[in-house]
Amino acid sequence: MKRCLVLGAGVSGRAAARIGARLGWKVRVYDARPEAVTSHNGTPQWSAVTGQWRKEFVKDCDLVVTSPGFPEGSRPIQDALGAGMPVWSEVELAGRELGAEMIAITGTNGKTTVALLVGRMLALSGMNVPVVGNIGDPLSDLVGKDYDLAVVELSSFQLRFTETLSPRTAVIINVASDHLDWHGTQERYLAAKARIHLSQTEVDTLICNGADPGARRAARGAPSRLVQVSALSSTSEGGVDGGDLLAGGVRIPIDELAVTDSSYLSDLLIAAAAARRWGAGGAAIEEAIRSFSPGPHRRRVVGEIRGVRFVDDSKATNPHAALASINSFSSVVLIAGGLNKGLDLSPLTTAAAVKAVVAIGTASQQLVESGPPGRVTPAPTLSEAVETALGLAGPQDVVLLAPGCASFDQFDSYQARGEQFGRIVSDLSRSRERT
Ligand code: UMA
Repeated sequence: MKRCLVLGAGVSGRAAARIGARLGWKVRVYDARPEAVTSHNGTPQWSAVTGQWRKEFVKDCDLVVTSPGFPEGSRPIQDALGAGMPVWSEVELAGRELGAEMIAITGTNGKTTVALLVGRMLALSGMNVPVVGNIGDPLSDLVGKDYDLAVVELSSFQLRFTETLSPRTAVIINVASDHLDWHGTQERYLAAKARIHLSQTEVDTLICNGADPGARRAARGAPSRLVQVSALSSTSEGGVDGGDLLAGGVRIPIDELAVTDSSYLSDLLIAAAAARRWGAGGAAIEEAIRSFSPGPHRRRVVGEIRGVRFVDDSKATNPHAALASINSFSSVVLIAGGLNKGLDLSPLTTAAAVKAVVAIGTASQQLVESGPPGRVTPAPTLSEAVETALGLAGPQDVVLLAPGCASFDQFDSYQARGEQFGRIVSDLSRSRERT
């Protein structure tokens, strides 16, 4: 009987433990937080250990299955690797047990958008296609289920500990700087992303944004057939021709779409190229593109006060995403900051469209120091940041929440940060109407 230690008792860890138990393994789950494992203790399926990590937890194991929250340099991972133990992510374990094929999607930004688009194009074409992975439901949940094809969103954390995952279609949307606090270096982050094609073969396909240098670098050396699309030119696989988007064999005027900037157009092109490979019809691709609008907390206008528009892009949790957002407007008062993930934030304070920056969270000081004198004003709370930003903005300016950082220093999630931003803007708008 295989003895398996699962790291983490969150969504991934519980799913991995369920598979291990189903396979008849002896499963033990470790989580630093006692409350996370309480419900596991005494269950017949697996045992649990908690509290401070101890090296002896990996003793007598045959395998460690890890959750994305454990950085590659963390003690549990290092102890397991040091003991010569195989370390798999939950998606590696799930991939070994799944029967059906998959389209796997990674990238610094746009993963969820592309995964949902591909899922919709295929669903509109009559296929039963679950969309899982980093987006929310773990890949492991598909084990034993009946479906045609899985669309899987994969983060660098999940890819880092894959060995045999071999998607028939792999997608790398873009690779910029992110998660250096987890990976340690940009090279390791890039290498983790590149693992998406590690076990592909020459009959498989790798789709990437040909206009993104990071994606092209991560695609290097892939054993599969490389397909490049680009919103900055036209390739045979998809692109922009005059004012039209050429996606998956369909031609659509861009001015008829809800999005026009190149980052979203690339997402549409990539999704269409992937869905087309699996038989999505032209009508389905066109319908999905025409009805597409960005999800919540992605460049959403949440209010307007005396001609100043307030835009929520709380999902911009790294500088690459925040810059794409900034560059889609002509004059911006930016609210940025939060928990920096070891990244260079200076491009946010020096971007041409940025008129002023209001800095929040633990990255405040770093933002103040990275900007030209007088450009960055710190604010202790999001509420004060909104008021300060309104004071700095003129009519026609946009107050943009595009933090370039994680939210966890002040909020539970980027969603909570975006929701609070929306509430603050409506309260301020109402109080201005009364005065
Ligand atoms: N834990 C420890 N010690 C550690 C780290 C974590 O004990 O050093 C424990 C925590 O106490 C907690 C558990 O591990 O109880 C949490 O595990 P986790 O952080 O790996 O989270 P899961 O609940 O398993 O969710 C993960 C992904 N989380 C992360 O990548 C941080 C979810 O992505 C994903 O939806 C889910 O698996 C299913 O695949 C979230 C995310 O923020 C949404 N992803 C990042 C992003 O999109 O930027 C990559």
